[in-house]
Amino acid sequence: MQTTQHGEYRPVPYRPRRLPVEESARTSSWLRDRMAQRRTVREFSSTPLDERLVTNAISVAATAPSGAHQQPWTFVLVTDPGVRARIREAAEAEERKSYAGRLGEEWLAALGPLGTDEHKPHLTDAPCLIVVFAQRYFLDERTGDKHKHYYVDESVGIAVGMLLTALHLAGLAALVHTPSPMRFLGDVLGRPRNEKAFAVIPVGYPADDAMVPDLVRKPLDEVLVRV
Ligand code: IYR
Repeated sequence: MQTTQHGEYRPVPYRPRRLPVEESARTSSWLRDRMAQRRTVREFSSTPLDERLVTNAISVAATAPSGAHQQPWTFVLVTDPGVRARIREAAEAEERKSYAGRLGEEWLAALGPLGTDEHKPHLTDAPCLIVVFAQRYFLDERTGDKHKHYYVDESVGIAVGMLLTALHLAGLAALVHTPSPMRFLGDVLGRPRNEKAFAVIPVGYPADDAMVPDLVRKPLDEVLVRV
């Protein structure tokens, strides 16, 4: 199905139910408090997941707004242990070079509070990985037909944010891992040449003894400017 071709403006009515403001306020406070509990997790239990939780979260991500509604994303759900092992091996090979100096002093210092290093056990411990690919342009591999995609990074970034929200609300933990360079992901997963890896997201339950850094979020008055 070709869903991103040019076409006519074809409006349809949009009439969502207007929520009573108190109901809206309750929901938004509830969501604020639930999202404040989200933590990036790097230590996962290998407990298997009910796949519906993950596929539903991907369906949520795929509702994200996107440039020209081109929906320039592909979510590859990796559960095969052999494929996860190959991804871990290739990611750690890149990260060894990064932590051995490629990142530079300033970057390594910025990562200090996160306690990260070149070891990426989450890539094999977590029961599944969602590898997100950004479709740099539309490509019909059969006909070779191509056209431009717009605001690809913004669109995919919004979708990943919605994915993390959905996973968290489903009681799952996740990590946005961006091994650099990420080209190996397209090779390992056999993705077409118009797709560029955007992030690897291990998903699962935290290990029973999982630890997270003691980070503090900026308070609202530091991130909100009223004009
Ligand atoms: N990609 C490396 C380094 C890294 C970079 C940033 I920016 C982080 O927020 C965390 C890690 C790694 O995954 O270790």
